[in-house]
Amino acid sequence: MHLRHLPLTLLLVTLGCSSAPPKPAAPEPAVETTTYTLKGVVREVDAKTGVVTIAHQELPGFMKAMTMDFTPKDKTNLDEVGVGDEVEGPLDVTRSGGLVKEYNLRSLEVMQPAPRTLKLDFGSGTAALAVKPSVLSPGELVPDFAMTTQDGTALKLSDLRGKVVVLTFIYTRCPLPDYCPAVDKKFRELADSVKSVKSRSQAVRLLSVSFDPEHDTPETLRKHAAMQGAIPPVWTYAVASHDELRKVAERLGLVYGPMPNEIRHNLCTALIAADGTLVRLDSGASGKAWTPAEMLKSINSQVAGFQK
Ligand SMILES: [Cu+2]
Repeated sequence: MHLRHLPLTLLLVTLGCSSAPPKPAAPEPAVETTTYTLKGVVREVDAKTGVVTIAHQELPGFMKAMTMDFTPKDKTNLDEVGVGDEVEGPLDVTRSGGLVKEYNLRSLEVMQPAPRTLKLDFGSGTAALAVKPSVLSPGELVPDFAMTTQDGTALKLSDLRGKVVVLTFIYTRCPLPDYCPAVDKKFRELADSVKSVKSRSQAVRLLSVSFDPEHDTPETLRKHAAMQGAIPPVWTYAVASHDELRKVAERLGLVYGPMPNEIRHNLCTALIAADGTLVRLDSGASGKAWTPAEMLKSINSQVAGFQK
């Protein structure tokens, strides 16, 4: 049957070529959905947004093992999911013409709960189960680590004692607009606000540390800083080795993992008091949420105390 139609098709194509043709419609790419079983360990749960950060195992044919945010469609049992739990769930990956278009985690089931420690609340006379957090609480000392600045000089976080420090982590070739480029933009705004008051510009330091030492050399950082309008000493870019980053990453909730062409990571911004203790931490699921205006408020409360 299609043999009989063939000459007609050829004729139409020939005619189409000789007169101004309507643009031929591109063939519809084939859309297909594959379901994988996501298995991993929960790193963070944001009850408000329903975002669960999971360090997941390799999904053969889709993704290497890495830590990333998921929003399970079924949120009915989300209150049972806790940090450290081993979880599993069906992950639907939709591809169009072979390219990944979207992925959706249908639901999440706790396979092995994390060991909970008994926390006694003597005030109310109740006992509650809680997992000892590995992430720092406000008031705790932020671990020291060494880095190299965009000018090629050695810098330790503890060298900034006496200053209020806003510390964040980025890498310059980040391709995701709402990740590192968005953080750079927020820091730009913050740097402008900090510089607008002289006492503040003397008391505050912004530090953007790259977790990509393989690529982000001081020279690369210097170019990137110039593009961002970052001028030391108020705002400095620096880079740290993986060994140095290990000293601080877990305590600040920073997760990153190298991939062939990019680095999968979350966002982590810490406000550190002049005495080196943590004031506020925006990392994991909440890392994206902070605004320059509200960070400036936190900074101002620190600078005010600093001047007393
Ligand atoms: Cu990034």
